[in-house]
Amino acid sequence: MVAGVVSPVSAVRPIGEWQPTACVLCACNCGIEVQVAEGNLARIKGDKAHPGSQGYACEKAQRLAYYQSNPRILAPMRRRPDGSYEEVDWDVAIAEVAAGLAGVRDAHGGASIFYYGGGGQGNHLGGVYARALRSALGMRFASNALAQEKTGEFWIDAHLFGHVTHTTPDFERAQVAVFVGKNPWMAHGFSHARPTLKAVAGDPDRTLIVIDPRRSETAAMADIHLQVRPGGDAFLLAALLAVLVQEDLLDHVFLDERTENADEVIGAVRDVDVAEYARRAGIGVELVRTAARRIGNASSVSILEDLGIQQAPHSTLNSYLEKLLWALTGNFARPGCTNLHTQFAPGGLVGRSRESRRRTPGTGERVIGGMFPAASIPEAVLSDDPARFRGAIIESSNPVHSLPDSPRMRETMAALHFSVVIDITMTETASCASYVLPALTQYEKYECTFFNFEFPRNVFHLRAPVLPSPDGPLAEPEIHRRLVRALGALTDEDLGGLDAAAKQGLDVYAAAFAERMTARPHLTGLAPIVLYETLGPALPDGARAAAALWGMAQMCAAGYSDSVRRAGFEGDGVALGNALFEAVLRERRGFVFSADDHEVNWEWIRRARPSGRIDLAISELLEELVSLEDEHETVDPDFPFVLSAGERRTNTAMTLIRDPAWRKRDPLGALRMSPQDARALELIDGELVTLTTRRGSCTTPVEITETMRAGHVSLPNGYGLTYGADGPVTGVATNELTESSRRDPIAGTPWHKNVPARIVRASS
Ligand SMILES: Nc1nc2c(c(=O)[nH]1)N[C@H]1C(S)=C(S)[C@@H](COP(=O)(O)OP(=O)(O)OC[C@H]3O[C@@H](n4cnc5c(=O)[nH]c(N)nc54)[C@H](O)[C@@H]3O)O[C@H]1N2
Ligand SMILES: Nc1nc2c(c(=O)[nH]1)N[C@H]1C(S)=C(S)[C@@H](COP(=O)(O)OP(=O)(O)OC[C@H]3O[C@@H](n4cnc5c(=O)[nH]c(N)nc54)[C@H](O)[C@@H]3O)O[C@H]1N2
Ligand code: SF4
Ligand SMILES: [Mo]
Repeated sequence: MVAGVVSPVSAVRPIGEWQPTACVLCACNCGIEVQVAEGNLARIKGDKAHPGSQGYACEKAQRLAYYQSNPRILAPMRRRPDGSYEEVDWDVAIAEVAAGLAGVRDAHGGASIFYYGGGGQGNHLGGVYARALRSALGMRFASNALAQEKTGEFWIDAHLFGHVTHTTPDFERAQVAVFVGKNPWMAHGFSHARPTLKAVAGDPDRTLIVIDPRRSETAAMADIHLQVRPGGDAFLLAALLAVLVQEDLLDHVFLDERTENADEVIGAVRDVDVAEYARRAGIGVELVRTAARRIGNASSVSILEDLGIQQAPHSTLNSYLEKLLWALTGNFARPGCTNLHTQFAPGGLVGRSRESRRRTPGTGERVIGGMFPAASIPEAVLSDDPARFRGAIIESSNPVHSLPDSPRMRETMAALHFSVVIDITMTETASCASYVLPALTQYEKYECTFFNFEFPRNVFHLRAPVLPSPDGPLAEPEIHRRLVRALGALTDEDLGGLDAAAKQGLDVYAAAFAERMTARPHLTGLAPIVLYETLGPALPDGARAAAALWGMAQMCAAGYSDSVRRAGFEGDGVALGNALFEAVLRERRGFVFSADDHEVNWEWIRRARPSGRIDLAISELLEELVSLEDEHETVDPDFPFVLSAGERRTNTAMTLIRDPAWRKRDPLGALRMSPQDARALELIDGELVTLTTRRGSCTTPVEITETMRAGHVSLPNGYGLTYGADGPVTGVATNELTESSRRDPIAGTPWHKNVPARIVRASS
């Protein structure tokens, strides 16, 4: 049954205490406090005691009740031959889903089933427990939304630093703050984004530089706005680097002592014709020189890139050139610069950033950071490669809506022999699956994320439920436990005695767990469920789902023992991990799990590279850089506009909120367009246009705005969702318009920000 559409609480009679939790609408996961009423969040405020966000929250957090009131699925659903769904009880669903997955595995091997998702902006525990299910089935391929944005950047980082790694900016201390294809005023991406931007913009000694074809909210505050031609970033970034080299604004001491192969990079940019590249980037050359000099002469520079370059032509090259900006100027491992950081889940979220030897079925594309390119799913399923995918487990993600080419994604889902979706609501993807298993929302269960990206102090936050669970849905750890058991991968005999050990405390348990893993190596891959079943019941306050975090706390303490000790934890080996885990359970508003000074960056690099140096030269990309010279802008006369499909606006939050009523303004998500283009098309503000791409067509109102460059138009992300069983679809689902073939040659990230389009006034 799909629950009736509940309106968020309006006339609120708050009950109970303020309870700590977090906002789940973006990766910042700001700590919030909530009061609940009538089964929903009624009052929400920033939590001053949260060590990361310290009371900060943006306006979106105020609308979280709309997330909680999404139309729910309250029972497992089975697809009928006619495409409709019927409720089945949990025992039937688990048995049939296990049998369906086992059937695909037995016929075609575990590698023919792929896993997609595993967590969204606020929930990563499902993905942890799913690892056990994946192991039980012998699955080898996984992907998620990161593999349509960040994998190119991960690939570069792995090359520069030589191992599992990820960097973080430090805008609070930076003299010069640079944003490349990133609009943090609206999209955040680091904590306290708005006050930090205001502080930089308001200080005459500091400089805000924004590279964006649009005068975004952030660009409007900038000291220097480089209003690049859409897709022209590689030229602009190459020109900036060339100015640094030609005017010798490099940090030679840093390059000599801390890096390798800088000469190759310098050689590749030295002869770039700055005036010509600035022209091709669509920007006046003097402004390019001014920006480069500002970066080259600053005492500290922090830079953050995002979708504007990661989902546009030359995506991975762009990421590389962005990183060379801070590298050539020595803005690394210092306050106000780029730094590495600890991870609570080492090797987890952005682990194994290196590419693996495996290749994506059907396309042969790289697997980076453990993820195959998300945009290749249709080819990997619909190809005639014998190794093609035939089954899928999709959890906490909506790829039919969020991957390029939704029509082809529906075809792909239909071609799978078996698929299961785990979600809170009947999404566009769920309604293509063989089975849908209903999950609790993030306010009804224990949750956390591994978006722990801070330096020098890094924060982890396990959130307890703040609302009671409705009958029917289950938390993901329990769903995965049941499936693993139904597959027969784990027996009571495997676990014998571990639950008794758990009752005697973490020290006794740790020893018993280690012994059991050595005695039965097949349990290693199932460890999250082993922990859930044995340690879980012994944890206080029903925090069973936190059990797998014990293993992560142990790995974190082992990998970053000094950092963890500096954060105030004591003990050696297992004892240090236990101390960390106890804090996970105790600190309901989040806590600092690691504290460092900047020198530690070099120690981390030495772990992978005895030289302790950053390797700057990536020959494949230096070749692409050189070949820019022969690349000239071409415009297809049939599709003269560049559409950015998926801009972040104040009322977008991926597909986390389905009720269109949450948007007080811009209900249809207007197409933004420059006044010049509107004049040429004889359009007035609010008028309807028909926009057509090579893939599809939509009708949408226009918003005429000076913030757009001529020739560039943009649509917001997260619109075009169904609401309720037969509810309306409001706004444009952008991926009805995008193509999966336009994607990065290295990482396969799709170019959502650069979709050729034509626009005409809609016939009335
Ligand atoms: N309000 C809100 N915030 C969010 C989200 C949300 O849905 N809503 N989503 C979250 C998620 S998942 C992510 S990944 C982040 C994304 O955060 P951002 O990447 O900052 O968000 P976008 O608006 O998609 O794109 C950033 C900018 O890229 C610009 N751009 C377009 N084409 C080009 C180009 O060719 N070159 C350059 N240099 N810039 C270009 C756009 O004009 C836009 O201002 O936001 C997070 N925060
Ligand atoms: N054209 C275009 N496409 C884009 C983008 C773009 O800019 N343009 N942006 C891309 C980016 S950066 C991203 S990050 C992706 C995001 O796209 P997806 O990875 O598909 O993520 P969401 O839309 O956030 O979907 C999250 C799903 O989790 C479900 N959910 C919420 N809470 C829970 C829970 O507790 N448990 C479970 N099991 N499910 C839950 C929600 O109902 C929803 O179905 O979209 C990408 N797609
Ligand atoms: S910045 Fe992100 S996590 Fe923080 S309140 Fe806004 S949407 Fe929520
Ligand atoms: Mo994202």
